[in-house]
Amino acid sequence: MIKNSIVPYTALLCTLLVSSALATDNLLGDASFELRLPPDQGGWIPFDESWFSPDEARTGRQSMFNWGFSRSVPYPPFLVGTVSGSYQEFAANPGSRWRLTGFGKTSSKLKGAPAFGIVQVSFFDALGKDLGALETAGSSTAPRAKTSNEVNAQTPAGEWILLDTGIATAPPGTKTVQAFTLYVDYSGSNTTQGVYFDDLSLCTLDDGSVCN
Ligand SMILES: [Ca+2]
Repeated sequence: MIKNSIVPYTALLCTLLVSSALATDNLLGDASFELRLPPDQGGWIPFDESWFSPDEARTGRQSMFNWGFSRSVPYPPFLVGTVSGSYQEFAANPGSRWRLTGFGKTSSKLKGAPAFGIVQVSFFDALGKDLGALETAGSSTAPRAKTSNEVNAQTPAGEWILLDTGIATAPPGTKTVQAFTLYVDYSGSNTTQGVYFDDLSLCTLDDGSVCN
């Protein structure tokens, strides 16, 4: 009786170990922002107010800082905002499933709303059109991407917060997936502020793993 139960258990254990090994595969280059690789060597592509920063680090000595300055103006739309960030792009097939995680932190509490940092996956077709994700398709109000929880004005300063998109499924026509760090600020708070990101991980779930 005991002997019979050992074989299935061993097989299960082997399956779990294999799944675990696959699940930890991180597709991102320079996931901890230490190497400052150029994009053609698999590095990050920063845009707007974004740069590698030695001011904060969850691991190593650097992180990615996305920041901005949202101010009030005396004419419509009465405030000027910021979307800054960094991303990497990978080939992706329709129906493939992806999960992006990472950590976000503010050195001082964010002011106003909307002002938040997230990680995000977006899918694009061969022409570069943003396709959104199956989870959000069919809704005119849903974002055309899968976003994580936020670092925002309610988030305590000085703590690294786990950011997690959950599972995003590539819609029909997908050719590429982009993994983002993003800081969005339309608060009109007249404050220079932003979010640090470190230790990101992008993985696929094609093997049925939980991808964490
Ligand atoms: Ca780092």
